[in-house]
Amino acid sequence: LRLASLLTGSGNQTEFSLNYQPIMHATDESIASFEALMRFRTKSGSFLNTARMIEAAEASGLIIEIGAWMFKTAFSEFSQLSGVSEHVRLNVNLSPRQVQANRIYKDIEDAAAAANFTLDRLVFEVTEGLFVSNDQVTMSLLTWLRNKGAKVVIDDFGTGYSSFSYLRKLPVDGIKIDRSFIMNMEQDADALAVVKSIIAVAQALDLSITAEGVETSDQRQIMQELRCDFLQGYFYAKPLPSSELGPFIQTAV
Ligand code: G
Ligand code: G
Ligand code: NA
Ligand code: MN
Repeated sequence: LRLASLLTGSGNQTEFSLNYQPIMHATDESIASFEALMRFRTKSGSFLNTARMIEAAEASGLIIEIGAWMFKTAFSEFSQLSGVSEHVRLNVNLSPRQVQANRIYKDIEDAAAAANFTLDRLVFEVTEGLFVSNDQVTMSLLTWLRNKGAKVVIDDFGTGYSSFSYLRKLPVDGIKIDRSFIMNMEQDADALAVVKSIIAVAQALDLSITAEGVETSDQRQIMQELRCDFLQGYFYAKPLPSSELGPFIQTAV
């Protein structure tokens, strides 16, 4: 998709694309899911910082339009993957402004219908900030998604409002432990303690646990020993363009 540059200004054009980062089952290291991640490329071919672009899109409201493009493209590219079992899911990120837009229901349903795809293949990643105000619009959307068989997970868990008591009441299925904790847990006893307590709470509440940012085989082993459910990070793969998923799937199975 090419849009006149509302995001970068100055009449450049920004091309959108998606990369996909695998998420593995911790036990047998088979593929559990692929997370779709936006990429923004300028006409001259350089990639813009995704986090900054998403933040700008969120601030301007363009995230709603970009989100609709992302659903359509991700569902379509994912549904065309061959060699993956029907149990493999697709993770997509949702930002707070998207959740507040009424049209998100239709954007998701239309994209799923176009890709001949059902919502029970999806995992929606939201951030803790979404739950700061316990509002009905958020709860209704997440409940609707879960009733359709989609899962909802809290991304970057541990970096925001981590009052554990609130977790019990939320319409969510799991958490992704922020990669800053995984990165530091071998050198920093506090980071490891945080990881262990997050896992203890999540297990008590029957929530799935994903470790993000797994880069080494030692980190993998620690998370396996702690009975983490899913592992994601450069140890397995960086975010890949859809054209590189076929070869990855071949070697993973
Ligand atoms: O992939 P990368 O590390 O550059 O991602 C930077 C940030 O942008 C991450 O926090 C990620 O969750 C967010 N992000 C990537 N793609 C999307 C998207 O499609 N929608 C939203 N809301 N956030 C996204
Ligand atoms: O906030 P979110 O978790 O959605 O951000 C996802 C981004 O995190 C990916 O796009 C990727 O750039 C980055 N990422 C994924 N795995 C690793 C990893 O193992 N190490 C580091 N440093 N970054 C990672
Ligand atoms: Na994410
Ligand atoms: Mn994350």
